[in-house]
Amino acid sequence: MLIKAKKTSDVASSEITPKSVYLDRRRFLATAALAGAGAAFGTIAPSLSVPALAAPGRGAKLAGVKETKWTQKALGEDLTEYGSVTKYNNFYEFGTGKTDPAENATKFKPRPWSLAVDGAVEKPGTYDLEDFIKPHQLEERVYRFRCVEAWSMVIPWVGIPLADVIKRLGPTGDAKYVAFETLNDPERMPGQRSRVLQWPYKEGLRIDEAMNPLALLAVGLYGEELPNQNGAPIRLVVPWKYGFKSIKSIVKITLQAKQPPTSWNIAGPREYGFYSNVNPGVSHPRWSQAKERRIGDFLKRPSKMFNGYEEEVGQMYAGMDMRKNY
Ligand SMILES: Nc1nc2c(c(=O)[nH]1)N[C@H]1C(S)=C(S)[C@@H](COP(=O)(O)O)O[C@H]1N2
Ligand SMILES: [Mo]
Repeated sequence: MLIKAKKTSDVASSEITPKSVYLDRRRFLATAALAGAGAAFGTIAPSLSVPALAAPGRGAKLAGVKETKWTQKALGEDLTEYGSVTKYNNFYEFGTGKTDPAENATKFKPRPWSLAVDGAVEKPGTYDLEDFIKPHQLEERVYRFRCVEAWSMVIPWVGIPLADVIKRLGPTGDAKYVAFETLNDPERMPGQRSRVLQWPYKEGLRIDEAMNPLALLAVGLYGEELPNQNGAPIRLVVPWKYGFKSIKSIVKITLQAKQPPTSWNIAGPREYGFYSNVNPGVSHPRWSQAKERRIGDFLKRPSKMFNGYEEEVGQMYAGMDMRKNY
């Protein structure tokens, strides 16, 4: 991955939502939920579209979002400003610069959207996004997010647990891995006209990783629908792995017996492995992973094994050589 020296200070301060505004919004959502807001908005939770309440340039507010134990308070770290989360991105389908996705994805229409599910499942098929989401309750989860380029954020995601989705699809005995693919459409994703990566963007998880309670299919952030540049309408979030595992704008999910090929591993096999667990003890061939810059901070901070999620995920890698399986 290219390291660019662009700073968050490039983000116009007018674009950054003060935390007080966000907190007010959260309070509003909480109150609205108590008052039976689902009915008031004319929708049944979970809903992916409550357009009347969307501020200009922002995603629609999501209704019926359940609080979880993964709160900002429990994490004990500040949220990264909305303006940074949505203007400092990696999404090569819209360009390789950090501000390219926000600039080039404005016209992208993430609707209608269908998700193909195939391979080792009892319920293969092509699902309309709304039908795919509907059986599940939307949850808010505040996670750390660590890019392999050694910057990080804290993001309040809204999504559905990947484990619940897989259970619903009914994995068969051959389901040892889960493969994901992003939309491949250079007309809509102009960055795909360049050969910087092999398209479509591909990622994968071992089945136990996919079933881990932390793995999330996100449809929103900051209580609103995902902005295009963050992977609308649905993307993976795997907080104990480097950011590139968290594939955006997913159109296909395949359960299979073999370990799937992944885009960054194809592009640089020595630099990007299949596992890509955050590991401060194993350097990238071109830079250290010992520290990271939390976007918004001046000084770097030490990185944590599994991005601080060792208690939740460490057992899955017991006995594995994490240097070999990078
Ligand atoms: N399809 C696709 N998914 C992707 C990427 C990409 O270029 N294309 N970039 C990855 C990388 S390197 C990171 S760090 C995260 C960035 O997510 P964010 O922009 O929401 O912070 O998305 C990941 N998912
Ligand atoms: Mo990344």
